[in-house]
Amino acid sequence: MSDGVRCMWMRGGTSKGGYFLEDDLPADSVARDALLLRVMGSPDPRQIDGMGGADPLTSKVAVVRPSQRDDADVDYLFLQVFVDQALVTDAQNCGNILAGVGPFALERGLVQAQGEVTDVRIFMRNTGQVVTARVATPNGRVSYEGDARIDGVPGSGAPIPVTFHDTAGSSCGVLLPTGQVRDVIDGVDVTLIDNGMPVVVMRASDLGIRGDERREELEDNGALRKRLESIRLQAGPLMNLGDVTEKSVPKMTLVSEPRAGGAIATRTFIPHRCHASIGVLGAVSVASAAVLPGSPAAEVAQIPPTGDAGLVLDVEHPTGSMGVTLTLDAAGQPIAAGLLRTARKLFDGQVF
Ligand code: NQM
Repeated sequence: MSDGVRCMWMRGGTSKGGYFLEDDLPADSVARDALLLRVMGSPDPRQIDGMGGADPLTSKVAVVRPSQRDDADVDYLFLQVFVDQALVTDAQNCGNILAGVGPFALERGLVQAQGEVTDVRIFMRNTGQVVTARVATPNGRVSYEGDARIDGVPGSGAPIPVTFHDTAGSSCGVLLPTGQVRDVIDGVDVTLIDNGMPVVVMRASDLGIRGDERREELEDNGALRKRLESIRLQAGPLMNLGDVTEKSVPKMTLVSEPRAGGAIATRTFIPHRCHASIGVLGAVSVASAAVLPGSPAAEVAQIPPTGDAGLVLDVEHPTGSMGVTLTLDAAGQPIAAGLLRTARKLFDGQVF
């Protein structure tokens, strides 16, 4: 530890964190987690003695290794390092940090550039699915420069289109773990859904809020947070997640009618802090709930017609919107999803 550990710091989508080769970390998970807590400066609400940014969105880790699978180039393990608790969990995935995995794998030589763009097939160890991320590699080197913009990140960067297959039931076993589009917990209509991320989707109005409040305003609403936590703790076992007291799933999304021309407006707790935007796989799960007839989300959503780019649902969030492309099967169930991210290398060296 005193000599440091090789690490790259990257922004992936609207999140930020440390990217490590698995071989550079202790093999023992207890020693690994102790190291990562120290690297981030947790537990401490300010993370003053570490690299973490005092926010769950900037206290994240990707562990990457070459894949032994025929259908993947690299394996990616996502670890959420809690900010104010000595906890590191692999119980959730992260589609934002995922955006940096392709560039990182190329930078570290785990994948060779194929031309102007390189498709990196990534096996997500947390949830067991393969995803394809397309990385710009002009002249055989990763390029972070480009015109792609994503809400929640200033400026623009090289586009990283990400395609997910087979995300239904990633952590809960099936898309709708209770078999229904609508359940009632504490008197609130909910959809318990997992299309890549376990999410409890509820109408904002049922919790006494409009749904377009600022992140800070919602975080200051102690009564709302208490109600959400009560619903979350009951939802966990119903979603096959067991006792979720110390887990960062399920996420809690409050939905309302769109205000900016999108399909649906969201405010998401992840699960205790309110997200500055929305998670990638979280957005895929919410968009999936919105297309299921009878769900609370479907009641407030405005589903656009399917165009040349397919069925694209703009999921509005506190800092803009995220376009989710859904592929539905004949029965109207979502079977694949795609979206656009960017990433940027921020630092490469040794972390202590
Ligand atoms: O849902 C935050 C993020 C995420 C997760 C969270 C994510 C996803 O925005 O795929 O990206 O929900 O904890 O990074």
